[in-house]
Amino acid sequence: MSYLSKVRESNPLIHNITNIVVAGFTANGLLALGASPFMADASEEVADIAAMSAAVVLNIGTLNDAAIRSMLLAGQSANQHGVPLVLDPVGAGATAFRTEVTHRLVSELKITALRGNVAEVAHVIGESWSIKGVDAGAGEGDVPLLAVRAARKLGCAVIITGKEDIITDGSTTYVAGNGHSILTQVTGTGCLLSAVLGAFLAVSGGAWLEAATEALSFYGVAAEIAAERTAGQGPGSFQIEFLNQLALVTPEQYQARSRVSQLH
Ligand code: ATP
Ligand code: TZP
Ligand code: MG
Ligand code: MG
Repeated sequence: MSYLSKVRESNPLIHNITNIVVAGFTANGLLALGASPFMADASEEVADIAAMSAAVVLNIGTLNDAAIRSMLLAGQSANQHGVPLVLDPVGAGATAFRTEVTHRLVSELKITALRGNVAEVAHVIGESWSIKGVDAGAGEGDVPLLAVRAARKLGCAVIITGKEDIITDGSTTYVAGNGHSILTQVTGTGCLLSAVLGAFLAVSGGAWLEAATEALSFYGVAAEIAAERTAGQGPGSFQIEFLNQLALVTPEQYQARSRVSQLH
């Protein structure tokens, strides 16, 4: 059975500590997918929620001291209970604060999968790449190799997204080519992807790389179909149709359109 079908069948509870920009969009996207979102960041309860969840997703988009404390508590609880843990290091590299917090999170927690743009992932492992706020700047470098270095250094799966997505565990690397450039005109499409990744990891039985690759492929195909259906209408219509497609795309549909190749 596909991981998508498993998500829709088991309706996994996904705990999100995320930013104020994307919380609603992320919850709606997870619901459309067939997962069960729980957005909660109070330090008094995050450990309990992480323990009862099927995956925990930490997103540093609008960071503050209270959120950092809660992310550490939720992450420790996820680690103790064997719950997969996703980190989206939004804007790492844009400020010293964000970069230092990501260093703390990856050193104190056992991350299952790190998902970011190329600049964010570079800065998480102490390398440089141009960055403009929460978006990656143009940079020069071998992106798949950077992903492999990150995966080896952090001991987790690493997903670097952009026009093409790189998915690696440090030894096996896939390139996923689906997607549409209009995704860059809707805020939170990266953040929602990290949460969708959490839902696929939740049902993966530990096959992190395979589930992550399917998540990326599915997400890209949903975006392509949504873009086709709203051609000429702009990002507002696309955003709504994209939520529709997260609910409607079948495993057969995305398997037929999926463009994934193995790099190493
Ligand atoms: P950034 O802030 O740099 O945009 P992000 O966190 O929003 O990063 P993206 O890299 O934009 O994350 O990835 C979100 C989704 O958009 C992924 O599915 C990715 O494949 C897709 N995507 C991003 N850019 C393009 C593009 N130019 N063409 C096709 N798909 C894209
Ligand atoms: N500012 C702080 S977090 C955020 C913005 C605009 C959302 C970023 O979302 P994404 O998915 O990385 O584009
Ligand atoms: Mg984007
Ligand atoms: Mg992002």
